[in-house]
Amino acid sequence: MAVKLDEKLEPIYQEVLLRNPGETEFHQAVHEVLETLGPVLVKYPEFADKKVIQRICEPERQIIFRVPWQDDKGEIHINRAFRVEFNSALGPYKGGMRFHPSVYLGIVKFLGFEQIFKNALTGMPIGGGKGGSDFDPKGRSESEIMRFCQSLMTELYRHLGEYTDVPAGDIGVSGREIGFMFGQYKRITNRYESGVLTGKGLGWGGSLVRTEATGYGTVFFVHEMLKARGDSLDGKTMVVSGSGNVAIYAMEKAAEYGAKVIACSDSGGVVIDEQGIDIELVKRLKEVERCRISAYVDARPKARYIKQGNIWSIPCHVALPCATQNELNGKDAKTLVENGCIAVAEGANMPTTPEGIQIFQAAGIAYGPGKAANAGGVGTSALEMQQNASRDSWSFEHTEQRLEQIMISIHRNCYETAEEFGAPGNYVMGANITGFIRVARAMDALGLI
Ligand code: NDP
Ligand code: 2IT
Repeated sequence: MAVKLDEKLEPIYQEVLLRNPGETEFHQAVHEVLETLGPVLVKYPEFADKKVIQRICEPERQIIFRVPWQDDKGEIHINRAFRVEFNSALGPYKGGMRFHPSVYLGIVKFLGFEQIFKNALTGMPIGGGKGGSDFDPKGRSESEIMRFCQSLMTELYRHLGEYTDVPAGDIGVSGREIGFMFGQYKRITNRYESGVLTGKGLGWGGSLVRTEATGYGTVFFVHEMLKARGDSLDGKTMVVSGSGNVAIYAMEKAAEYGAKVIACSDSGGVVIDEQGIDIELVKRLKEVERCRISAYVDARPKARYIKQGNIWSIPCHVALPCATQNELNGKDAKTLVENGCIAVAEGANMPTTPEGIQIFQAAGIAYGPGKAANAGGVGTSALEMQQNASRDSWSFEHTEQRLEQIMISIHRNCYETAEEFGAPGNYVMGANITGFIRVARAMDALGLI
């Protein structure tokens, strides 16, 4: 990690390394925030005296549990699941559940840590948490996924509640899995507690626009970054990594703004379609048929599929990493900049490595970190909670407008904070400092918590 920490912050980071051995993604997420907090401690020395940063780096509660389940052949499997309830100074713990074989405590903690600041940025009353399991949904039948979700919720339910902890989706968890988990929560508790999970289906307590929210929000954010530079998305070429929930709706909104999305991907490879990605086709392949993105070229013969290709080698004006952590490294960042990329906004959580971030910042391109750029998903989850609490449901137009307002306000806050702290255009500083100060002030007001 090349960026040196302020002398007050280095010992805090060393303590985090010692207390959380082997959790490299968590270390990376903490380092990235600490890099930007030096000037905050100068302005607000009370946060140092009261050890607010040390407290924020330690989760309030961490739950690890066994999830046993039976596959369709009757074989028994044992997975491990996690819920890290990181910080509840601003509201109930809020954040998604991820089902992916790579999930371990270090991933859940990095995501939960990011979530604290992201949720604070939305301006909504939500604390930060995250969960997940090393369960691999790939190749599993719907009944296997249902049994897994039911078994997971049989333990998780006791830790949740609309005023306690409110999970949602993330990688491998969409409306279908939220349905299975909500059903089991309802059976065990005998309560139709809509506000206990977000990302629910539209017929049973879900909010319009939640499915689209993260991707749409990321594009609203990049639109704002370009506007601040007197530019726009119109006529720009774009590449979007991934082809899941975030990627699909980022592509959809980008096309509405006049951008031409020429590539997307999954963990198997990259699809390039110079005529512009057919978003309805990607939706059908991924949301309905649940197949690999390689199938895209069967329906669009002029498109190309590159197995295990590197999406960042494709020249574009705008790049949206929307797949997973550390998917864009220093070399990729250099290639993008050399190829004329002017803006990067992160739909995924921590997709750019520290070296990549440094290269984007040194090149002076518009770089929107995940905490700010993908906050529209959780922001709309908070709107879903608001609708559930008032037993109301809003129109698509109204909800999308609220989402857009949240993203505009996050952009403005990050932009202004970066200027205030002497780093104009640095959205990493803007996002970390704005989010941190909101959480720190609340923690301070609530006594020693
Ligand atoms: P999905 O499961 O819908 O899609 C994930 C996509 O990323 C798939 O195309 C998947 O390919 C690809 N991917 C996942 N893991 C890897 C990997 N290890 N290597 C290569 N490709 C990978 O998830 P989402 O779209 O919901 O999430 C994408 C990102 O956005 C994540 O970082 C998530 O944390 C973040 N995010 C999600 C929000 C939400 O509301 N859903 C909100 C804010 C952030 P394959 O199918 O081949 O695995
Ligand atoms: O990373 C994220 O912000 C999410 N996966 C969404 C969390 C939520 O509670 O909607």
